[in-house]
Amino acid sequence: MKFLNYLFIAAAILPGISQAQSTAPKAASFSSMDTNKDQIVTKEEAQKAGMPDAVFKKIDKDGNNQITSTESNAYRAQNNSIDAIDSDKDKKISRDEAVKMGMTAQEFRILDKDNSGYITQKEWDTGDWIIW
Ligand SMILES: [Ca+2]
Ligand SMILES: [Ca+2]
Ligand SMILES: [Ca+2]
Repeated sequence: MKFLNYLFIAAAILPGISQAQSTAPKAASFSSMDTNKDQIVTKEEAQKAGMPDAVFKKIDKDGNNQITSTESNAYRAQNNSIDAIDSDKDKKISRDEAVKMGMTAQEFRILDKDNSGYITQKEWDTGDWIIW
């Protein structure tokens, strides 16, 4: 019977864990998602980058299953605050915070223009990253 109790507890806890994972902010750059470099992010390319369907639909304003850089920029104009991914709220993105939301070390270096070890909002704005 004890084993059954454990199972019950695990079942009660697990939904909470998966929910926490799905709400963790993620980000990807338009250029890295556009794997075939045709300046369009298709639904397939977005899915490979881990973008949920609902987010894709929100960015794809005309609903043709393709995100153009114009659509990407329009979304970025509304959703480009680093607050969403700045977990310790010091108004800048550390390497740890960047890696957690899906950035590679190389991508971090590109955005960290003054090489301070942090990405500021100003530096973030110069990139083509989409936060969701
Ligand atoms: Ca493409
Ligand atoms: Ca579109
Ligand atoms: Ca921070």
